[in-house]
Formats: sequence, C-alpha cells, structure tokens
Amino acid sequence: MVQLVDSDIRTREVLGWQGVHVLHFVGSSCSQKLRIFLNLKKIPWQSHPIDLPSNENMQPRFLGINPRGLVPVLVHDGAVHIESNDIIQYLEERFPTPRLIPAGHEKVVAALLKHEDDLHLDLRTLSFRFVFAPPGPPKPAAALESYIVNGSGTVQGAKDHEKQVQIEFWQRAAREGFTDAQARASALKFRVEFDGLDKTLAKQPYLMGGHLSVLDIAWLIYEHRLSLAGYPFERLHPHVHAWAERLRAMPEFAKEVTQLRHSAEQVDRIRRAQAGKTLATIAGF
Ligand SMILES: N[C@@H](CCC(=O)N[C@@H](CS)C(=O)NCC(=O)O)C(=O)O
Repeated sequence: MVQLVDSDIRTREVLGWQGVHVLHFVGSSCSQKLRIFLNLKKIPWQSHPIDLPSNENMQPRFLGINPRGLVPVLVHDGAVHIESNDIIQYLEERFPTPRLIPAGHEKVVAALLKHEDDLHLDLRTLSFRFVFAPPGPPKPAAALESYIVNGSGTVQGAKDHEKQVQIEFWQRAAREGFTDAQARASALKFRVEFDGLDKTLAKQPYLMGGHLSVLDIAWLIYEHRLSLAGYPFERLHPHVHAWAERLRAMPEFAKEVTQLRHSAEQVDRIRRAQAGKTLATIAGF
C-alpha cells in the first residue's frame, strides 16, 4: 500500500481533511477505475477535480499532495494514499461490502492488478497517439520544468524513481512524439493480454468467475480507452467485446465511461494527424 508519510507532503491543508476525498480527473483512466469502484461500493466521497489538460497536476499545490504528480489520490481522514490499485485495495479493506476482491484471493488479485498497472504507459502511448493526439508536445516545457523542480520528490521518505520514469516518458514524447513503432509495440502487448482474457470470458461471465470483481473494472477501463483508440475488439476478441458491452450498460460504469466524447472538429483534426493510419493498420491487426 502506498500511504505517504509526513515528509512527502508539502500541501499541509490535506492533513486536516476528514472523510473520503478523491483528487481525480474526469477523463483519466485510473480515475475512472476508482470512481466505478466507489460507485459500486456506494462510498460517499468528496470530489477534488484536477485538470490534467492544463497540467494542474504539475503545479506545486498538487505536487505537494502527490509528489509523483499523478491522479487519482485518496485522502482518507488526513492520510494520503496514491496509486489507484493500492487505493482500491485499501478501500476494499475499510469498506468490505459488496466484496469486489473475493475473500482469500487478495494476494493473487494484487499481483494481477500490478500486471495491469505495468501496462499503463502503453495505454498512455496509444491514448496520446490515437485519442488525444495533441498538435504539439503533450507537456509544454514550462509544465515539465515545474514538475521536475516542485514537490518533495519522495514517496514514503525515499527518492521516488517513478517520478524519473514519468519525466523520461514526457521528454521522449516531446522529442519523438508517439511513433508507429511505439504504437505497434504497445498494441501487440495488449493483443496478448486480451487474447488471454477472451479465452477466460468464453467460459465465465466475469474475469474471476461468476461475480464482478476489481479485475473487471480495471480491464474494462483499458478496453474502453483502447476502443476509443480504434482497437478492433469485436473482431479480435468477441467475448471481451460482449463482456464490455454488458459492463458499460451498468449505471455504475456508464456514468464514468461515457463522458469522453470528441467534437466533430477534434475527430477531424485527429484523423488528419494520422494521415490515413489507424491503430489496426499500424499494429497489423
Ligand atoms: N500507476 C498509477 C498511474 C496513474 C496515472 O498515470 N495517472 C494519469 C492519468 S490516467 C496521470 O495522472 N497522468 C498525468 C499527466 O497526464 O500529466 C496509478 O495507478 O494511479
């Protein structure tokens, strides 16, 4: 569990926040995952929106709360928790009903969620290439500079290496954009994952058997974002597609995943930026 320690936190006001507070962004995949979990659990929470497109997460105030500069963040009775999967596992312990991690399976679920999180930068690559497709560098130099110098830079009292991973990701994006080769490599990783999930879902309604679990939430979020990027789920993984359609129809999911809609102008701009290429053609799907 990643609960921050006192020396990590510079924005001291959050230490006085009582109850469940979530700092999040409407269109962030990890925030969507946490909000669906909160909806299913019916946990009351106070919302603190953080505007990622204007890089609010790279400004001193937010870095003073999460030195890693990522959403979502949970503040529960003055304790600051980061990393969406750790937040979910923490809340599952505190709010056990309805169960979304089957009793006795905590360790295996933790390992499977870690595996899912390890693909997050691949999801980000495909999102920035095919869904957001910003015309310039995804993070302006001033925002990145603020990210580099602000915040404690520590997590649980130790220098945070994850911050360096983020810096390198954005610096490389500024230099090279999101290339065909990167997009192909990321898409192929997801193909392997979803081939496996498709076999599982051919036999059972949910990823862990007969009941909905946090794994369904986590993978639905990936499926949803990749669908927006043009990943051909219905053709390649029909059982995943049918499962995702069922989940998306549930109000606890629908509320969180139907918001990301581009205007006609944005769709047109993104299509032109791709010069006729799609995720499927680039990946050879
Ligand atoms: N492993 C982290 C990943 C969090 C993450 O990367 N969040 C993204 C949004 S989905 C973010 O805050 N990005 C910052 C940015 O785009 O500047 C988690 O699960 O919480």
